[in-house]
Amino acid sequence: MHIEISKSQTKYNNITGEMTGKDTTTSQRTISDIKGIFKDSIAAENLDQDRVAYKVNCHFEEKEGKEGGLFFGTSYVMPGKVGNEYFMTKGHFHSKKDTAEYYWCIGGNGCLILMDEDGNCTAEFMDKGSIHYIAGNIAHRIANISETEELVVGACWPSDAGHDYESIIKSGFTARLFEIEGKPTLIEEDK
Ligand code: PAN
Ligand code: ZN
Repeated sequence: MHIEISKSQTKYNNITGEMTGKDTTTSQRTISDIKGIFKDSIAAENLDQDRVAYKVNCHFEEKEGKEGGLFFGTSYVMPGKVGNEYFMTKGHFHSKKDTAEYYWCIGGNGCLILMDEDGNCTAEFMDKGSIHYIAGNIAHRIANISETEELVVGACWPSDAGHDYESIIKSGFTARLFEIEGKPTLIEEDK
């Protein structure tokens, strides 16, 4: 038997959503990494390829694939557009399809774009404090709709969910979020 009071070795900053300390990592995607997801490939080529489009800061206490565990992360999507399309994450289904996820908005303004397996595509506005439940079998990505502020989004998902990026690379989402006449507008993708 072992009895002890200890202190967490990981810290969460309530304002910025950032996690530091044990089992934390940060990764980033530049325009060069994600340019293929945007409609306007010429506009994507014309941007600084090293410009960071988003970062993800995570606390991974479990191994990827561990059944019954959880992961926790904060995504920071920079303001910016490729042509008229807002900076956004790659987006994915979970590899283990029927696994859900919570997103919540820590700061900024954005849209959560959701697509089911039949291609029905919807979006939800995100602003500070909004909570978004993403059910299983739903592809998800976030777009920053602010011109100046980062979109900061917390997430918690099962450690055995995995990420299926391939289906999105192959077929994309069935709708895209563009700025049209100053407003975020979800437009059906040409078939
Ligand atoms: C999030 C996403 C994060 C980055 O933590 O992984 O926002 O988006 P992409 O993974 O699509 O590049 C999540 O949904 N995890 O499951
Ligand atoms: Zn996910």
